Amino acid sequence: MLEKMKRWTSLKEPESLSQRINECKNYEIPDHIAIIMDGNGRWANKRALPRVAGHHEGMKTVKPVTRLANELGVKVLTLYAFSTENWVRPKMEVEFLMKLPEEFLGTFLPELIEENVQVQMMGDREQVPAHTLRAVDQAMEKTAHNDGLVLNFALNYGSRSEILQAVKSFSSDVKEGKVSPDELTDDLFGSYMMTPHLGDPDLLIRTSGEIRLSNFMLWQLAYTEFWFTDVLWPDFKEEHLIEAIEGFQKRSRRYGGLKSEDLT
Ligand code: V07
Repeated sequence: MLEKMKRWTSLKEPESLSQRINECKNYEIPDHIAIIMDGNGRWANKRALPRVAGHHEGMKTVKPVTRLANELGVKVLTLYAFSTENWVRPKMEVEFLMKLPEEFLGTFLPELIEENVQVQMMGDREQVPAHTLRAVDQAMEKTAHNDGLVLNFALNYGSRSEILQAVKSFSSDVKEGKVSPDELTDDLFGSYMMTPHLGDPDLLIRTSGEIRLSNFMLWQLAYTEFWFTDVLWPDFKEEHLIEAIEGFQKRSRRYGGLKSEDLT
């Protein structure tokens, strides 16, 4: 009997994407997914194309991933678009990257508005070129009243710098007598970070086979499930997002519905 059942399972038709999407919805969907979109340069290298061709292809991948996250009822999708460390890249590459928000929003903003998505940005606005900020600000304004998926772009973002800024800002509140160091808790400190209103990510995805955090949301990822895949970001499709969420759901079911924090 067991042999027969084994055969049934192995003979099972591979599920279609829409079946997997529907099945996924029967289980816990992560409220907040964060993605380190790595492997764009490698994707281009493999095809003897310039690195910027990989970045451009990677930008195209953001659209179907956003659509699917929205359809699944994900509340926040945080995407690492540009890190504080990326400035050392060749000037031409940085300039190309800083034009991507405009190009992305130029074609996609109407759909984001239509689909009730709210655009946000986290990161240090200081060094970001004015033309880039103009496009991002306009998108944030035009989607400010949307209450669907929050599409949060980490742009000129670095986690240590975010933590330092939080420490400085807390110290200055102490100095002004607004708060005492005795009151400092996990939650209070978190409120000095850039995105306390978004909640911590439930699932972090990093593409392209690198197994590190690269200065991304160090404080907020304390309890997050990690999903690493060898797939390069421009090759990351709906099925890969579903795969990551299925992995997340398997883990959370293993805890019998309890959050991992409750089990320590
Ligand atoms: C960038 C494409 C995705 C792969 C990672 C590197 C290159 C979308 C944006 C973006 C940012 C803000 C915004 C709207 C879109 C973006 C940069 C790079 C700098 F409001 N993709 N993408 N920004 N890449």
